[in-house]
Amino acid sequence: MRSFDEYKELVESKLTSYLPECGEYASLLRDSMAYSLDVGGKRLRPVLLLAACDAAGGNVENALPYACAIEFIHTYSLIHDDLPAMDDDDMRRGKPSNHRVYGEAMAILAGDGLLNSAAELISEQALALEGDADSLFAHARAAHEIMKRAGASGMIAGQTADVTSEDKEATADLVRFIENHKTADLITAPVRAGMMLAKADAAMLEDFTTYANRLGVAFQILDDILDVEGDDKLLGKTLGKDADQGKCSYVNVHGMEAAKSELHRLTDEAKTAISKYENSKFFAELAESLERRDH
Ligand code: GRG
Repeated sequence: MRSFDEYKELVESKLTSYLPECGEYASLLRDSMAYSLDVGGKRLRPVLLLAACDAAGGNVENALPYACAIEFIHTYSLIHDDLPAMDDDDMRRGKPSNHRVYGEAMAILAGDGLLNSAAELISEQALALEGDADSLFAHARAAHEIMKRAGASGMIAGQTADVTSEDKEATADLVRFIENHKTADLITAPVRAGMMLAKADAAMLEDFTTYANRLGVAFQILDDILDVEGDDKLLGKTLGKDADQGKCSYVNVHGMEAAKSELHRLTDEAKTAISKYENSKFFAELAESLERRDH
């Protein structure tokens, strides 16, 4: 296994090179996509994909296009989330959000372009395969995993529940639906896809799915905590929006103290799920560092 920063460097060394050329009349589209990819970010999701693949004995270099594809999808979701029709945010990753630089039309197109480019990148991998039927199947499973969890029964369903939550009674069930889909699905997808590419066995896949889900829900709960108690300079975005917009968050429904203890409980559950595996240290330390994160 490599370190988090080594996986991250690998991702960043290739990320923008996977963007398609858009042609002379659409170079602004490529600039707009590259702007949001380049402004930084933790690269949590692609690192998880590479680490999961590595932990299950797979080939990290072959998994790299999948890792970059998941970062494309994550970045598109942030660009669209910042639009006035959604969360209406002027800042992202400490810089002006995409539509503040390129305008709303170009931000919509950049999001569309990144999502589609992710699908292109993933399917190109399968086309380039010269392996056996087993490897082709592994790639198809990983591709399906990513597109499904990013899709209308996954992240987009979560986002829908979130943007319509202002008009609904905030319940524990609704909060967990939003956490599971808006956030945890895009953290579970890379872990499962990485494992699938490495042809991990069913028991390992299940244990790491539990790990990733708990990590993802904990990630969202801490996001809600930081929205109240965080530092806007460190976070690089506007805070206090959940309360202002009457959003359904764990903190709003259960209170701050309960949110903190749930964050801790979920982090423990994530670590326990994978503790018996040889490379559990990387994943346990990652869960602990995410529990402590301030941005
Ligand atoms: C537009 C379909 C659609 C979905 C948007 C990701 C998302 C769904 C909305 C963004 C708002 C939000 C609070 C999402 C929860 C997940 C989350 C905390 C995303 C930010 O992820 P980080 O912290 O971001 O990994 P960086 O910038 O580090 O990559």
